[in-house]
Amino acid sequence: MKLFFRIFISILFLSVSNIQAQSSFLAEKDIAVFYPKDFDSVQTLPSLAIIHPLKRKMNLPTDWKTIPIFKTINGKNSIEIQYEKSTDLYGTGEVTGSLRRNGKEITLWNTDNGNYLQYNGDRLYQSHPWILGVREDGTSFGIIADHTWKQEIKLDHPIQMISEGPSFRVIIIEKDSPQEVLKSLAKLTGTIDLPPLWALGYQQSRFSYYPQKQAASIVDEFREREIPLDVLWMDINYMDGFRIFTFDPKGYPDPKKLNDYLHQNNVRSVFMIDPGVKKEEGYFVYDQGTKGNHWTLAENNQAFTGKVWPGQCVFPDYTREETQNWWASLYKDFMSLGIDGVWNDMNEPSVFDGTNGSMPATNMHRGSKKLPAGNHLRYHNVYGMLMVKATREGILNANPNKRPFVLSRSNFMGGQRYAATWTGDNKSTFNYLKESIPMSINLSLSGQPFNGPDIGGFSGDANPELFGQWIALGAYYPFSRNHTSTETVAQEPWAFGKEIENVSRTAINRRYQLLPYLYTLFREASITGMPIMRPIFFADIKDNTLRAEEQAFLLGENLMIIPRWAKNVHEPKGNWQEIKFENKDDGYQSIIKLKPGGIVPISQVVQSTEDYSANRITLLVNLDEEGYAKGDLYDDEKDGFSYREGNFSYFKYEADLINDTQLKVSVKQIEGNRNIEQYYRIGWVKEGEIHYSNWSSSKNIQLKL
Ligand code: NBV
Repeated sequence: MKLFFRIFISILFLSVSNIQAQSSFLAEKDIAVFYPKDFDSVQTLPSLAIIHPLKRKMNLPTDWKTIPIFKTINGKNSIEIQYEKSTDLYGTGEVTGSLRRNGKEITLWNTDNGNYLQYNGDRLYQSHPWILGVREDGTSFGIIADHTWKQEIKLDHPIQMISEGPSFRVIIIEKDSPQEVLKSLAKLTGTIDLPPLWALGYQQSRFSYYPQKQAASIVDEFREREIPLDVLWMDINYMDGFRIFTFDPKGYPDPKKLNDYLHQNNVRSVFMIDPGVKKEEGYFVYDQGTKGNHWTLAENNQAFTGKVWPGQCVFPDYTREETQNWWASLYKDFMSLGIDGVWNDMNEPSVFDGTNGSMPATNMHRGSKKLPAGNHLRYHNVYGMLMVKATREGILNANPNKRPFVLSRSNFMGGQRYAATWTGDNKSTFNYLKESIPMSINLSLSGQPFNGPDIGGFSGDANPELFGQWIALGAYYPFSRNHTSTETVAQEPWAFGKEIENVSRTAINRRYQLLPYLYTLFREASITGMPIMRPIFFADIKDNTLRAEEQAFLLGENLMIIPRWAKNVHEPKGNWQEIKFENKDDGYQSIIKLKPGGIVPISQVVQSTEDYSANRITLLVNLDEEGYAKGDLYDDEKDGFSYREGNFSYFKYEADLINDTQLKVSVKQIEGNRNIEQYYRIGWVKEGEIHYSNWSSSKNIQLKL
């Protein structure tokens, strides 16, 4: 009896020592916050992911389902979370592997991981301490480990999140659907700002277009061949000896002239800026940074130096507000050359001769008013995020009336507020093409909707077949850019012969036709945080057969994209109708299906978003079983901020069946005070065919078959 009592007491004691949550409360009806007993706010706060302070609104209800148990695992501050066996797990940011994350183990430690080969691909360029769980019945939860320290996520039973830093607070969202969880995530971590419309166009890049004449001639080719293009990208070779904010006097003697030429052709330019600053007296960035005391320090209190492209470099300490401001100021003269957007690369930061390819964890960041000082173990994962925050600020200061566009390789949860992302150095093989889909979806399910991989693959040589397949899919990534490494075969759409050039043109034309729909989705993402690229299971969260589908995906709510090579796709139930844009089939184009009950606005093909307008819109309609469909359209000035004062138009469309052969669609402007003249026609998608009405300026359009 005595022994039994002792065992009972020790079991009780054990479990009590595990459950250390000092306090827990609801910050919103469905958002719980848990603090461990030994919580020391200076060690992890202010949060860089969460945008508002989390205050107690209500007590945690006793039936709250998902509860973190704070404990130490192998001496490390950790949490464990139990969940039902049948739950599907997603999120965890930028990751390799399958869409469902169950069973995966990853390390959050931003890593320049070329071809995703190191560490078995289980750590890449960005970190998202975030898990989305979708239960069998569709009810869902989200878990945030709210700190930036190096950590491991083990998606086993139970889930474990193991930190290399101090104990941390945990935020748990509970909702009826994964969509609602994502909206809550966006309320907590912010959304993307509405990008300029040009950033939604097709983009062409390579490492590197050099000299500037070659860059200009790429634009000429696009225009001559009538393949739409919005953005040309300038990789590191434009710089003078890889010194950031300089131009190679031989190859890029007059960047302003190049940018003017691009602009004349309705093309924008994006130029790369890395964080590593060449350690060289007399170089203005180095001199300014040294004078301002802006460098990250090594353990010995001296500026840390490490090798990157220009040779020995020093690295801004973006935790300091003074450094943020200085970094931002560097963009003023740079942008005045007519540069439209900035590409921040190597910002994990990547250090060729550094510890595991980066800075040692013992480096010191000094912080300032807003952030406390801390070592690199704490700030490594947000180095890129803090960099792009300052970059964004800088280009906004330089061009206060333009929407900033920044692309970043490294980032952290919440970093969607500052930059779009691409998934780093992939490879020109079919597996990387295939893997790009679950990767982009999981980024999208982690709060970063504006993402995409290098179309065609970065390293290695693409071939006609692979490129054809890739561009036919890549036209539908939220961020659609073709990019390849140095010394690989040319990868422009015409580089693989006439057939693939035609395939590319058709795919890119389709993206441009879909601009009204895409722009509307970006606007939605900027308001609610709903992703642009969504998993198929979003179409029916109760249909468990869709949960692992990762070849096909949804673009918004109304379109399903099925790559041509996809096999045995699990499609959602219902009468999804294929949209046959034209009759001929080249064997490469992705299959696009319209949801029953969906209306998708499309426009004419244009060669650049500069020529785009929402004046002539075809409304593709697929009626549901009740003979009803709906859709919407957002339109504005394409750039600038007047939309914030109401200078935009937002339309709702509703289609109703009058009888078997007759349909009416109503157009209502329900938001915004911008008036545009519009002509509409209906495209009734029915039994595999599109039936068009005449063009009409009426707000009530009819079609009789
Ligand atoms: O700046 C060169 C490349 C760039 O093209 C690529 O997109 C980045 O991911 N950069 C990496 C530097 C190293 C490439 C081997």
